[in-house]
Amino acid sequence: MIPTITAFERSPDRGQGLARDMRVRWALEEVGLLYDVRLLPFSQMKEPAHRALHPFGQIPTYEEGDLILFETGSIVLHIAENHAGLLPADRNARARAITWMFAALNTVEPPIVEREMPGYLERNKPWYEERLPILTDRVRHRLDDLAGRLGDADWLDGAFSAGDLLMVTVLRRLDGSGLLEEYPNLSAYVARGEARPAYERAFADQLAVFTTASAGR
Ligand code: GTB
Repeated sequence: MIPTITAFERSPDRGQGLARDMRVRWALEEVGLLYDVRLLPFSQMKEPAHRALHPFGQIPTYEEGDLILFETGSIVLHIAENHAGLLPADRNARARAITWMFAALNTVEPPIVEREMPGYLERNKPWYEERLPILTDRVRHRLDDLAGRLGDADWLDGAFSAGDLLMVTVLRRLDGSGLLEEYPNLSAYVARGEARPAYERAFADQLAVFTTASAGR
């Protein structure tokens, strides 16, 4: 059964692959699964029809027969558990890879998003300039530890896994901040992820959504 995911009809990132459907697309490409994409205009995201799939009215969602999932961590785990290629067979290695999935989403992504959001929502507030360095230091703190742990390794724990897939997509949200460039091993890690053929296919597909929408404007 071909799953269907949802994505922005017009992503605010203009096809940079920063919206979270990218990680689901990449996971599906890694395991070689065909999928359909339903594009959502912003006007429909909080409507009852979409909220029936996603209680918070967000993208992405994942539909496979009568299974409906939201939350990218859960969706990527579901794909990884049901298809070879994203989790090791060894039970302990598998548990460690899943631990890295949680680390990406629960420990590394929150300070990155917390630093990014005021730039959209609070830039004109009097506290913005004072708060930004504090938020930036929180990100650096995580990157210091992550860079130390990764060291010279290619991936976080042996072979590439769903943990790396999520971590790379999380780190990509630092694009344009200059922070990732302070950590050559993390920059190289993200570049390794981006060089994977499955990543390239996923990126091209989400970029095509943006270019097609722009051409029809
Ligand atoms: N925890 C959820 C998950 O992992 O699935 C978070 C889902 C989420 O934040 N979805 C966002 C959304 O639907 C899109 S990805 N937002 C609309 C809303 O909440 O009403 C976040 C995102 C959006 C845009 C960019 N960008 O333009 O760079 C980057 C990331």
